[in-house]
Parts: sequence; C-alpha cells; structure tokens
Amino acid sequence: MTELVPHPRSVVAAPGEVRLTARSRLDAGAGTEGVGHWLRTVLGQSTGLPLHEGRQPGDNCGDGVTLRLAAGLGPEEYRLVSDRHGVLIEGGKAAGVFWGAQTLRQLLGPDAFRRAPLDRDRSWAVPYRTIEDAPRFRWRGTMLDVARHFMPKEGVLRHLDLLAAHKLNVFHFHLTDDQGWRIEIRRHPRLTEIGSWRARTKTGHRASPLWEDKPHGGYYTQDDIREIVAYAAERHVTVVPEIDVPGHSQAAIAAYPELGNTDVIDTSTLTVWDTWGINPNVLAPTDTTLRFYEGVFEEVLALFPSEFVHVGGDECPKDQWRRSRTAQARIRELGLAGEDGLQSWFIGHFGTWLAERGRRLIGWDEILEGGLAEGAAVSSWRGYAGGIAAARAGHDVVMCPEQQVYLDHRQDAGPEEPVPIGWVRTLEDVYRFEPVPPELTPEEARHVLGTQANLWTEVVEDQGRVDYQAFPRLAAFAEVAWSALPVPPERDFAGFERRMSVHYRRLDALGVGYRPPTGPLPWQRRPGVLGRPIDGPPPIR
Ligand code: TNX
Repeated sequence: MTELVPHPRSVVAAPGEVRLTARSRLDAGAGTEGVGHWLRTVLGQSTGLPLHEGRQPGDNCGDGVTLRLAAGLGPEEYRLVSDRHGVLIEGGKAAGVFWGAQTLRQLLGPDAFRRAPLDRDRSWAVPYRTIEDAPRFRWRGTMLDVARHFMPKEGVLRHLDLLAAHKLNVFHFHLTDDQGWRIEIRRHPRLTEIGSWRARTKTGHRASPLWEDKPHGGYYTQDDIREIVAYAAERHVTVVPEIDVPGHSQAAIAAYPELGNTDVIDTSTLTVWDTWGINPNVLAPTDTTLRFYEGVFEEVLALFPSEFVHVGGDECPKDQWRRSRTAQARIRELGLAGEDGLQSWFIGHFGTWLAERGRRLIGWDEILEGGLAEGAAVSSWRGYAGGIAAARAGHDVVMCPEQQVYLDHRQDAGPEEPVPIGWVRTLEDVYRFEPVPPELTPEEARHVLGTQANLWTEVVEDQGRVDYQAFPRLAAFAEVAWSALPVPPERDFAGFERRMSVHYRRLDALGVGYRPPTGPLPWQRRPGVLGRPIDGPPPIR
C-alpha cells in the first residue's frame, strides 16, 4: 500500500515484498537508536513482533529493518529501500530516519496504527519500494489553544503522536489567554491557583444566551511540561511555547491585579474571563509588569529548549492605555509614537531580552505595527499581508492565514456542521493553500520558514472536537507543508482524495474522530443556536 500521506518526492515500485516475522531484527545504527526505540515500540504494539535489536544473523536474509545515518542527505531527508535485502531507511540526521520510519508504518497498512494486534498469526509485508523524500519547509507547524479549553496532558501527548504521523514538526503551544493560564510558574503561584480555571463558560457565539454553568480549568505542572517537551522531542517535534502579552491577559490580571491598568479600572474585581472576543483588559506598561514577565519567561526558557519563543502580541486594544496616566507618562518619557509605539516597545523589550539569552522572538503579525526588533519573526495570521511586509523587511515568517488554515473555522456550509465559526474552510481549500505568495522575490521567499495551521478552541470543547476540527484537514495541510506540490490550480485534489481513502483507515486505526467526507455523524452534530458563529459572517444554514 503506497497511498502515502504526505506524498513523498519520488516512489519507485517493484514486484515483491519484505515479510516481517518473529525472527526479523531491527538494527538501529549509531545516532538512530532513539528512532529504533520508537519504531520497535509502535510496531511491537501493532504487530506483536519483537523486532529484536541487532543485525539479521547472516546478512541479506531479507526480512529485517536497518536504520542508518547517511552522508549527503539533508537533516530531514530520507531514503527508504525495501527489496530482497530487507528494509533500509537512511536519513541525513535522526529526524530524517524518523520520517522514514513513519513512512514504513504507512507501508505496512492501516493495522500498523493499532495499539495491539488483531490477529497474531497474520503476516506483515512491506512492498518493494525505493522512496526518496524530503520536506519542502523546515517549519511544519500546528497551534493548539489549550487556554480557551484545556486539553489534559494525555490528550496533548496523543495529539503529538498524530502530528508526527503526518510529518509535522512544530507544535505551537498557546498556553495563556484571557480565559485561562495553563502553565505552572513557580515564582507566581496564583497564575495557576486563580488563573487556571473559570467559573462558567459561554457556549457558542459570544452573544449567545447560553452558558455552561460549571467550572472549567486545568494546567500543566512543570513536570508535565518537561514530559510533553521530551515526548515531542522523541518524535522530532519542537514545542514552541506562547505566553500572550500584552493583550489576551485577563487571566493573569485576575491572579495579580497589579499587572493591569489600575489607574483606569479596579482590576481587583476582574475574574478569569468567561466569554469570548477581544478583551479590553490588557497589561499595564510598567516596570512591575516587565519584571513579572521576565520571571515568567525565565521559567519558560528553562522548560522549552526551542530557538523560538512566542510572545503573542495580537489583538491588544489600546483604550485603557489611552486613558491611563501611567501609560501616557511612559509614552512621553520614552518619546514613543503613541499607544502603537508603546505596544512595539513592550514587544521589543522581550525581543531584546530573549536575544540576550540566545533565543528568538516570534509573535502574531500585529507586532509589525510600530517596528520590529532585528531577528524577530512573525506568524502571519490576518492573511498574507503581514507576512509579505515582514519578509520584505528581512524578518522570518510563518504563514498561517486565517483565510485558509484556521482549523476552528467550519469545514462545510451544511446545517449540521457543529462549528459555530461561520467561515467555511473545506478540505480542498486547505489542500489548495500556497504558503509562499507569488509577490515575493526568491530572495524574500527565503524568509518564509514554513507554515502553520492554527486550532483555536473557543468552540472546541474537548478532545473529540479537536480531532473533528483537525482531521482530515491536517492531512491536507501536512501535504502542503511537506510535499513539493505544484501551484494551487494544478494541484491534484482528486488524487489526494484517492490516497485519503486509505488514510482514513489509518485514522480509524488510531481512533481519530475526524469529520467523515459525507458529513458529521449524528453525535458530532451541534446545530441550532449553538451553530451561530462566534465571529465573522452570519451563520450559515
Ligand atoms: C483570532 S489568531 C485570534 C484568537 C481567536 C481566533 C478565533 C489570533 C492571533 N487571535 O484569539 O481565538 O481569532 O479564530
């Protein structure tokens, strides 16, 4: 079965197959031991085969798996050859070998994605193939918002497995927002004591009359975070943490009222926000706030080794700063260009602070307003414009325009769709997304590090809904990010759908609650008033 997703650069088929049996060995060469461990574990579970370490007794027996690093291949590039000598996977670095191992699992058929064998007597075969493959982009990301709805740790680990199965390699972890603070910060314990839960939650549209009248919350301890980061690293996924400043901060202000604009409102009465939208209660641009967040970021850096640290920077209403004498005094003192200058100064402070510690700042495209510190990168979400401007100014960019790759948006216009966000982004829309806009010169286009699909969770209340929103669109997205697809008008969506007919069986074996091509199953529907959008165009009925 070579209906691979994402599609590799080249596949050459030959008649014949490698049979994996109880005597098959898995020989993981120097530098590939971690991949060997992963492969033995997942295939051990699904096939029940022991895949003992080491070379086949007597070379060229033809039923073993060999993993090797190979000179001349890019770090994530791999070559997989299955022939009468067995299966050989070579990669430039362990990451390349790992992506090759993911391809091997797909070649073994959908049941290779199960956690236990259905039948211990069945045989396992890898068809003879020569596959040469490498990713188009080095940043193949997804963002998960665990602030609006918390995803317990087990769900995050499982989500990471699903990303890795699609050769996605960046997990942008949106850890803080108005509606919840989800990461333990030792020196500021109230962030989680107070900030990690809310008393109730608005159901559906922010103007909807419906509430879920029960507390919602949860957070990750620092050990949980270390475990998540290590688990991701074993799968060659980098976790990029996001601490959103200076907007989207009401949960933090509810925990520490001195972080807010205390000369404008009585911040001591604020609670963790229970509804949706753009929140006016933003951080005060004071030294107290800067020192507080330096403390937060110090703990964050100790937990996340990623080069990039995301500081949010989106949707920061300036009304309180306009009315705050403290904020206005700061603008005058620093000679800034109004409130926009203040936002840019705030972000710039952390850009420098991170650079001094060997890290790079990334933020949503609003951080371009008022100028951006050298070395900082931009997540372009309000279309391509921010990304184009950033690339032209010499900044690196991750393209994630909401018009194409926002997974909280509904997948179909039908009345049974459970998504109360009105914009429709179909599987085909995602498949036809092109991360590099044609306006960029080749030189500018080099600043496009890659692309990312974002899953906000105002209306995505649990893991079942995360699966539903993410899949199958994340499979199409993975192909956009990994494969060398032709320009959108020439993309073979019908061919992708054909391969998806096999890929759905893999997702079934993994237990993914994806949206079926024929529409939501009865228990996946959530029509009626809940179907109204939380933002954007009127509800589609
Ligand atoms: C905009 S994208 C937001 C989020 C919302 C999302 C809903 C971005 C940087 N900000 O806070 O959750 O729209 O689609």
